[in-house]
Amino acid sequence: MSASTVIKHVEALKVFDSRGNPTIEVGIKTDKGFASAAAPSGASRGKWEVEQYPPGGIDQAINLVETLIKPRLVGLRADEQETVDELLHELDGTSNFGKIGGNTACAVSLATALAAASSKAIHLFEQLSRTTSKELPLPLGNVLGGGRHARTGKTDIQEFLVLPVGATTFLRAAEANAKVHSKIARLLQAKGNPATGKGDEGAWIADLTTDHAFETVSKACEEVSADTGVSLRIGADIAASTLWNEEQKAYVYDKDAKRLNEGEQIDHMRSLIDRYDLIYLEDPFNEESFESFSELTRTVHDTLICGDDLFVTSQARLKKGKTMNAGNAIIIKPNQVGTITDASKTAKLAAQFGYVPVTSHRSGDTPGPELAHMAIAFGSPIIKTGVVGGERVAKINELCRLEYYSYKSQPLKLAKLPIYTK
Ligand code: 2PG
Ligand code: MG
Repeated sequence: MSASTVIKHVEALKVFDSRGNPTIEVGIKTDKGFASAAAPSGASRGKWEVEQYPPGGIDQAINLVETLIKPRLVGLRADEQETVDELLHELDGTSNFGKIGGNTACAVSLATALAAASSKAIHLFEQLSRTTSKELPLPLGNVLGGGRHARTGKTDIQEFLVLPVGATTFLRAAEANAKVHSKIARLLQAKGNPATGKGDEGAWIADLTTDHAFETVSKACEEVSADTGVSLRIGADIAASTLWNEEQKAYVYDKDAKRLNEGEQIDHMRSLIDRYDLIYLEDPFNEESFESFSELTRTVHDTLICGDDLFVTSQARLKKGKTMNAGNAIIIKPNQVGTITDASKTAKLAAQFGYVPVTSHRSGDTPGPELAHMAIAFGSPIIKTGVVGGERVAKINELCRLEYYSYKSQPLKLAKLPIYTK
């Protein structure tokens, strides 16, 4: 059985992500299976994420797979993920994948896991999971947005999110999010301020102040909740590093026409949590502000304060955060650290620390469903992804499929959220 997962061949090529930007794809062949995986890419990337590509870009990355990685990978077993991922670190030799690129590592790492699953004819989540209890994550959907994910006439805040906390099945959860997305377009139209398009993750772009945006999302949630019986709560990704102006030492809100210093930003975040009953708040402060994360976390009760650019899926940064109780949730994005093993270890450490691991897409994503499997395998009670658009729906539909087919064998049930008391 195990011999069938021995890696026989490795190829790398250039393909495109959902933004139309080139990305690296890696194909891996074993005796019994074949799989390929491409790397996603962010627009609001954290300063401490690993390098995406080597200095020579994707072409050099492809060349390095051929000349450096392939000769050492062939002959290893695809189901020995940690060995493969350790090899990637060894061949790179830097602390931030500066030589081979994190996206190169990510594509090789994921293709390896997929090739192992293909060889054994099992699901990716089964290949990646170490535990026997597996649950489906709730979808945290991006319905309205701006920041770096949109061009002009947009909100200052990057993402307005919804979480269907009252859903009893994944299908109903995904349906509720999709209804909120379409309701928002109708509400904006009715108010004479229609959406002008969709951002990188399929969320509506509209020329709205922060309050106007939250009010619209709240109304949409209330109406959808009344229609479907599924209660929804609101979240946001402030992506505050993109608002932070280092010279002015202020968060600059163009549309809202205001500038807030660190203390004022803390008050502003508290007030948004109170006014809109936020269940989830990501990156409310810039990526170096561990203290502010800590202060906000100390004073909120049933809100997830999530670090994305703050933690960049890094165990070291999470450990630092834990010593200060900065945040109570962490975004898990495999290409922020480069390998599946690193991402999985960070998710596991988060659970040990009592932080909620939220497995997340990137704004420039790939059309595959793999993130759905990673969310299950990493034990994430929440998957953060878009609501519409092929590359987003691919993840949602995979979870619908896993829920549907699991009824026939071992049931996969929706995860219970750790905090939601309301
Ligand atoms: C984020 C992500 C995904 P990006 O900030 O959380 O929503 O965006 O991939 O651009 O970093
Ligand atoms: Mg984010």
